[in-house]
Amino acid sequence: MLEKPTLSVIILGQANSGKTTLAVQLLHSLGTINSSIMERVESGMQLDSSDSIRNYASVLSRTKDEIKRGRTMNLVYSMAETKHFHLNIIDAPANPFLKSMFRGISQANIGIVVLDAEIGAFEAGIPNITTMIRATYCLGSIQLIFCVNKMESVDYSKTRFMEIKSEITKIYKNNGYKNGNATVIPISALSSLLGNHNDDNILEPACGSKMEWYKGGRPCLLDAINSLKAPLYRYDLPLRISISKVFNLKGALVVFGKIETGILKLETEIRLTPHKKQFPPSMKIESIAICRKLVREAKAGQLVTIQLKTSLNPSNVKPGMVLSDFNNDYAKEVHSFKADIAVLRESPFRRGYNPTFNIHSLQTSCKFKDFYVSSNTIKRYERDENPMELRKGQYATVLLKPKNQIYVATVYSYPPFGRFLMWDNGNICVFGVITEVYTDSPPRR
Ligand SMILES: Nc1nc2c(ncn2[C@@H]2O[C@H](COP(=O)(O)OP(=O)(O)OP(=O)(O)O)[C@@H](O)[C@H]2O)c(=O)[nH]1
Ligand SMILES: [Mg+2]
Repeated sequence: MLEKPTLSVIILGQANSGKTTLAVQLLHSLGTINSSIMERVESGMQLDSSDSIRNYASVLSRTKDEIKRGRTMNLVYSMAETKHFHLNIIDAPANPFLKSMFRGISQANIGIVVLDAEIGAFEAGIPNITTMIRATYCLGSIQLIFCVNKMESVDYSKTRFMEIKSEITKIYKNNGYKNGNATVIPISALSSLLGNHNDDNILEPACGSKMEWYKGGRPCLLDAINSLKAPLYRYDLPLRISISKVFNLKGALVVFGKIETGILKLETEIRLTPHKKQFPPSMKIESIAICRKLVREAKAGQLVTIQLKTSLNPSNVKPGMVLSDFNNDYAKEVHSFKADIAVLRESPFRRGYNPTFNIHSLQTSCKFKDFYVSSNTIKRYERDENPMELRKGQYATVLLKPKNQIYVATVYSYPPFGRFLMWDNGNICVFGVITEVYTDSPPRR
């Protein structure tokens, strides 16, 4: 039998819209969260007395602070199986935790965007949702499924659903996805968890009387997921693993990350990038685990926990670093790089501008060193050589220099390491693709 492909799904959306509740419901019904955990939550044992017993989100809360505040503040990774896919489900925080959100988006193939149907709540979250849609577009035109949640709280109103659908479709098309048709599905994550499956529209198409208007060949959320195309993973390329978490287990180095390209085997000799030395202390693999299950081999698309045998101090290993195969085109330190960018920033900027830079699981600051050529969005043939400044709506070829050496690659060679976004003050100001990398100083013009 053919192995099911892996699909990394990030659950994004407006603050308090029910992202974590939906993640818990998907994991519970797909068999990842067992009934005893759910019963514990239901009996309120895990909760602050101030919390409502309905706060199922605490199943995925990792810290006391998250449970107390009832907010997701970090990415939470889980796995589940559907008919067609192994799902990596990534529950993301909403704004203002942009750093985690962008990191999660860069690891995903699809995004489920949860919107809050309650009157006023959807409208209040429009600026944040716009930033998210931009980010998913900038980091690789990730496919999106929109879910209008809490439908029972608006009495399953078709009018309310259509209002949100029309607004979100506009935002979707104005933020990159010009030619796409947004898939928008009405759901109720909480009703589903409480066992009311007639109109929740998550695992089975709505069959109750409240959503009569949605019936007739329209998909429930699980159908929409199962009908997606399997992503194309580059098993053929040399190994690259982007690290998103680092653990120091009594001196042993354990990292968690996504295999972006290639195949990881127990016997692979690993190099960590960036490193000051060309030949840093070698790293041998002690174990590889996928969702706590030990394996001998893992491949592109999978999230893995790796225990490494090395003399390197674990405190020198950080999220955003990359593991590769020492003996097969290992990842080299990049000093600066050339990129083609689109400018989204409202006010113009000049050389020296230094916003935050996000690419794979890396976040750092990156300075604009040089502008080579810019052009207008509409009249692309009107080119400006050596422009003084860049303005909103322009495309440009630029030279960027990160604060420290990092690992990135051209979008042609290792696509997941070649697409980035930059932001300041909580707004995405630039996005781009890397076209040339310099492992030493770039050539003079
Ligand atoms: N009425 C109603 N409430 C819901 C539904 N889904 C979730 N909620 C409630 O909405 C509140 C927020 O739920 P969470 O799942 O924590 O929302 P979130 O989007 O993950 O929140 P953040 O991670 O903090 O942004 C909780 O009180 C949930 O019980 C729903 O379908 N209907
Ligand atoms: Mg949450």
